[in-house]
Amino acid sequence: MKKSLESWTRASAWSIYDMSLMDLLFEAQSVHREHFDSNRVQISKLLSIKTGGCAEDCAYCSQSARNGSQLSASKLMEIDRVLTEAGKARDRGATRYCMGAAWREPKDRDMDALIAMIAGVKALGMETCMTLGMLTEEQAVQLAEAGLDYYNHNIDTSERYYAEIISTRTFADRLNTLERVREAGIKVCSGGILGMGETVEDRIDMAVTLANLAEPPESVPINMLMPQKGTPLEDTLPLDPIAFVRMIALARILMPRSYIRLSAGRNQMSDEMQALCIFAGANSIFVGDTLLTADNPEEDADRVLFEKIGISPMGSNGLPDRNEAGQP
Ligand code: SAM
Ligand code: DTB
Ligand code: SF4
Repeated sequence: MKKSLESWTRASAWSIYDMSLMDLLFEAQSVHREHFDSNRVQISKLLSIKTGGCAEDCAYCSQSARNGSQLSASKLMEIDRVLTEAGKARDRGATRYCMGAAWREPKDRDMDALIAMIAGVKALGMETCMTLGMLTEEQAVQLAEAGLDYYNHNIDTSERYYAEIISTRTFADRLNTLERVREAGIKVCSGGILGMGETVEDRIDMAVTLANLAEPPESVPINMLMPQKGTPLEDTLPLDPIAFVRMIALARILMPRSYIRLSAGRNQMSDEMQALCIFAGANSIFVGDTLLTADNPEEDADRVLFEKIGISPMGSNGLPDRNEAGQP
C-alpha cells in the first residue's frame, strides 16, 4: 500500500479509496501521525484583492464575467488596505495570508503592487500565498524574489472532466503554471473541487495527478463545491459527505507530507463531518466569515469546534510543530 519509487496509478489509488471506511480512516490517521501532530491544524486567511469581472469561464465561479452572478467587479485593492486586513488576521491567529485575484493572469503593470503586498505581509510575520491565475516564467521569478512562500493554482478536477468545467484554458495550461512556480522556488498549493458532477474516477485521477507531480504540492486544498447563483453549477446537488471524507483520506495517504486543507464548503458541513475530515488527515483550514466571495464559518463557531474536539492552531510561520515524540 505504501508508495514506493513508482507512481500512483488509478488502480492503486482506487484500492485505497475503496477500503472499508474504518480501515481507510485508520490508515489515513496512521500516516498522518507519522508526519504531523494530529491535534494541530494550520490556520490560513483569505483576502480577495481583486474581485469579479474575470475573463475565464470556470463553471463554479461567482467571479467569472461570463457567469450571471450579480457580483460587481473591483480594481486591485490598495496596498495599505491589504496590509491593514492582514494585520487583523494575524492578530486573530492566522499564520498564512492568502491573497486572491480574479484574473486569467496578472498584467505586468500590477507586479509592483503585488510585490509590495508580499513584502508588507511578510513584515507582519506571516507566510504569504497568492493566487492570481496563470503566470509567465518571469512573473513567477518576480514573485519568488519578492519572497512569496506559496502559490495557489488548483487543477480543480481530472484532466478528463476539465473541459466540462472550463473552456477558456486547458488542464495543460494549469500544469505549466505549476511547473513555473516550482521552478521559481515557490511552494506549490494545488488541489481541487469535489461535487461538480464528476465521477469518483475523476476525483481519484485528480488526486493521482497531484501526488505524481515531480514533487507533490506542499499544500492541497480540497474544496466542496459551493453552488453560486447565476453559474452553470448553481443547481448541483450536494456531494455525499462520506465520499468527501474518503477523498480527504486518500489525499492524506497519497501525499503524506502535504498540508491537506479543508477549504470551501465548511459552512455546509456539520461539526461531525469536519471532525471526520480532520481525523482523515485534513490539517489546515481557512478562517474568517468570508472566503473570497462566499461564506465561511464564523470564527466563534470554529473556536467552539476546536475546543469540542481538542484541536489547537498550529504555531506561527506554518512550520510543522513538534509533537510530544519530538517528530516534526
Ligand atoms: N483566479 C485564480 C484562479 O482561478 O486560479 C484564483 C482564484 S480562484 C477563485 C481559486 C480557487 O477557488 C479555484 O481554483 C477553485 O478551486 C476555488 N473555488 C472557486 N469558486 C468555488 C466554489 N464556488 N466552490 C468551491 N471552490 C471554489
Ligand atoms: C482554494 O482552493 N480555495 C480558496 C483558495 N484556494 C483561493 C478559494 C475558495 C473560494 C470559494 C468561493 C468564493 O469565495 O468565491
Ligand atoms: Fe476567474 Fe479564478 Fe474564478 Fe476561474 S476560478 S473565473 S480564473 S477567478
